[in-house]
Amino acid sequence: MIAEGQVISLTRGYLWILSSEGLTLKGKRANSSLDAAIGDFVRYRINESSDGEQSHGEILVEETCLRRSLIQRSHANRHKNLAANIDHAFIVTAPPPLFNTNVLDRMLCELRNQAVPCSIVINKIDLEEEMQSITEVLRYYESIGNHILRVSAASGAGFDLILEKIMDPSIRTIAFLGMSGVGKSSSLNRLIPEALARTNEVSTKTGQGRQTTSQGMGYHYPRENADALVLIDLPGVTQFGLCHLNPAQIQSGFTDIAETAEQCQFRNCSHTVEPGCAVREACASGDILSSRFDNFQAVLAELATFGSENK
Ligand SMILES: Nc1nc2c(ncn2[C@@H]2O[C@H](COP(=O)(O)OP(=O)(O)O)[C@@H](O)[C@H]2O)c(=O)[nH]1
Ligand SMILES: [Mg+2]
Ligand SMILES: [Zn+2]
Repeated sequence: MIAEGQVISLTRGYLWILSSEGLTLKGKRANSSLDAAIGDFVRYRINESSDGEQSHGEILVEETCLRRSLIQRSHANRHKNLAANIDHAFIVTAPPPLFNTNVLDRMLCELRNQAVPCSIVINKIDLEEEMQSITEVLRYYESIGNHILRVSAASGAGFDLILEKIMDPSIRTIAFLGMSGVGKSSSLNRLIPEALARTNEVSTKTGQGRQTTSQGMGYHYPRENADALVLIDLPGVTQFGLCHLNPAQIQSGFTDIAETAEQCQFRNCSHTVEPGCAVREACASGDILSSRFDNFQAVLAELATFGSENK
């Protein structure tokens, strides 16, 4: 029997698949070259054991269905597939000292290139003083078209905004991205304590808990008036390399810079030494946040040093 399900976790040896009935199944790759990421839809076969009991049967994952999108990160030749087929991403961050525009800007760039809609979730708004120090910066991110949700996983404040996304029937898979410590797992726990408990069971049974979480983990969220949702808790990152993109893609992912660059005197302006550079002017006048430009330049410099193999 061939069935289709969604990958919610994986290790070198196994894939955990959420079946269309909402069951978590442990499968093996039918073929060692099978390329599957969390969020991928896969076709699998249940091999019935000799006594005909399907529940004892081996599950073989035969193929990965065509992906709509794949969120990746890469540095030099180290490349990581983070999650496939994401309908909406929450980029979770928190006030200083964790607030980091370098990682935020890179995630925004990658999601833009994958055409994955996203919201920026600022967690820990209960830390009021620390929040004040980023008021202006957050306003800038809103002014360039980002949706910012201000929440506290500790108190539950602002979670009505997250629930709005979760109840949206057009969204089937949501990923939580962010650095470690910003509150991704706390947010998920607040949303679905019972789903977290269920999935923990899966990882303790296999003894693969640690490996599993280092890859990320999808949680099943049943909904009354819509298909079930999968919420994916991705592992915390400290770096977010974009060496799999080319310079034009990187610029288009920094939407404020891309838009302003249309006014540069030269079409292929690098925004470094050229006369009539609208981007440098906008940075000088404060119309573009200077940290955005610095982060953009840092991504391009990394690409020049490490990216040649990937082009
Ligand atoms: N003050 C405050 N602390 C929080 C909040 N949410 C999470 N934390 C704390 O932040 C730390 C990291 O949370 P965790 O969910 O593990 O972050 P993750 O690494 O992104 O999954 C924990 O000590 C949490 O208790 C919040 O809304 N306010
Ligand atoms: Mg976590
Ligand atoms: Zn320019």
